[in-house]
Amino acid sequence: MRILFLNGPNLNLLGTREPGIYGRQTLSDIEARVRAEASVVGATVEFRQTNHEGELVTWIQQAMSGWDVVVLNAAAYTHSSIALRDAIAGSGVPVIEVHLSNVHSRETFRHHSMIAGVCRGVIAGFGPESYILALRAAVTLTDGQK
Ligand code: CA2
Repeated sequence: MRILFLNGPNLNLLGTREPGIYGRQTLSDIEARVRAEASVVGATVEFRQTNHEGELVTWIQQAMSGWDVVVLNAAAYTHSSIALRDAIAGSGVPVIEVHLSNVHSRETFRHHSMIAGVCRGVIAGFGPESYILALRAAVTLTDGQK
């Protein structure tokens, strides 16, 4: 099973600023944890990050060929991007929305997700563990297809 992890704007800054909200682990640290867990469950994973909305759209479109599940932390685009929503709806690939923080306990503008309605599910609020939970959910999804 092949799982593509996509990360949106500013997540390249993880671990360097705002540790009170996002913790001290970098995106590379999170990737290492996901890779360790992926090897246990026999999944192939790839991690990407971009600050550009259009690049996320392109990656989601391309996920149709070659990936079983996309785990997406769209960061701030979660709350604003109709383009991402349309890409997810049209992609045919199950997408799991993931967040480090509990967006519902934060500013009201973070309470609404443009993409949640076209995702298979949403995991938020568990810090880096959110990514591990998303990996496990992705494995469960693909097991159900067998
Ligand atoms: O909790 C999450 O994972 C978020 O997707 C993170 C986004 C935020 O806009 C979403 O509402 C929730 C922000 C990612 C920016 O990360 C930074 C890390 C360090 C310093 C500055 C930003």
